[in-house]
Amino acid sequence: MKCRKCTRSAVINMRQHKLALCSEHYIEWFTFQTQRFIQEYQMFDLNNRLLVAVSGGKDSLALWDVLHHLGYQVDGLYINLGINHKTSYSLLSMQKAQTFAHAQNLDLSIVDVVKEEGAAIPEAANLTLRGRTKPCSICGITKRYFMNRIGLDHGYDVLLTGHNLDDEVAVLFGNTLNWQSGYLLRQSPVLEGSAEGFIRKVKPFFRFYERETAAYTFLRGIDYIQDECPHAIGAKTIYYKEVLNQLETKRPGLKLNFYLSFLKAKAEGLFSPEAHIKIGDLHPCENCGQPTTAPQFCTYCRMWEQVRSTKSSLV
Ligand code: Q46
Ligand code: ZN
Ligand code: ZN
Repeated sequence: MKCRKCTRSAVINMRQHKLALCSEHYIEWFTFQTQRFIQEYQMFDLNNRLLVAVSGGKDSLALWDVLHHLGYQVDGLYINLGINHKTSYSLLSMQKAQTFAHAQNLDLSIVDVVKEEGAAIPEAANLTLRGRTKPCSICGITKRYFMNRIGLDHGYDVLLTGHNLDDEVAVLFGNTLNWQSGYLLRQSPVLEGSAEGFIRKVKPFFRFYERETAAYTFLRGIDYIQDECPHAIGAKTIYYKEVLNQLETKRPGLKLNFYLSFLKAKAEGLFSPEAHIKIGDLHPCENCGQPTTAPQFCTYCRMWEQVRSTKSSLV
């Protein structure tokens, strides 16, 4: 398959965008799209001081890389969770973040949870939860706490995370299965800061599929930690991602559509009291008298009318 923009062979074919590109044009496309999302969702501009939370994984390092090349003032924050039992996960991921920062001459702050609180995340989880559940809740709370605190204390305007579309859609899917309205209300690529002490948070990669950020990281030669955190095994979001990938195989673009339709529905007031007005906006169908929201005829009448007319055109 050839690149859409030149005569070289394509290295990636994105079925959902009907677009195949060579290495050079893919990096160009990815960078351009990132800038487009930043502007379209009014995330930040060149005057803002940005802090990106880096885990040493592909998404956060790709985000740091692309923003640096776009000319933004962006520093990194790595939170050492002390997850080292058997796998040395935290140690290795910290090294990846440090190597990247050093090679690009970028500033990386490191928070060491053991130094701050006297216990690593797995140990803290054992102490508080007595091993009954995964350490992810305590881990998530801790990460959010330090991201917010370091961001505000050091005078950053915006905190960025590398969540991609697959991450966001898996969370949305889980929240929808359980109709967690509070989480659904807050799920957004841009969360405004608040006077009470929350920093503005944004996710510039929320419209990229995971394989798109992976391709960028690979093609740019960025070295990242490939292993997942050992505690991620068996996580619900991983299962949701698998299910969603099966759906996407049958219908390319389904994940993007699911997420963007959610944002649109929310912007139109799905979760606001005014939404009820729309439900009340019913009137009788001019043909059958059944209630409908369509301007003239109800869906039933329109559908059967279409059947009749198609059938009569065939005889
Ligand atoms: S929450 Fe859980 Fe992650 Fe923390 S303990 Fe590992 S899997 S790192 S995204
Ligand atoms: Zn090309
Ligand atoms: Zn506190």
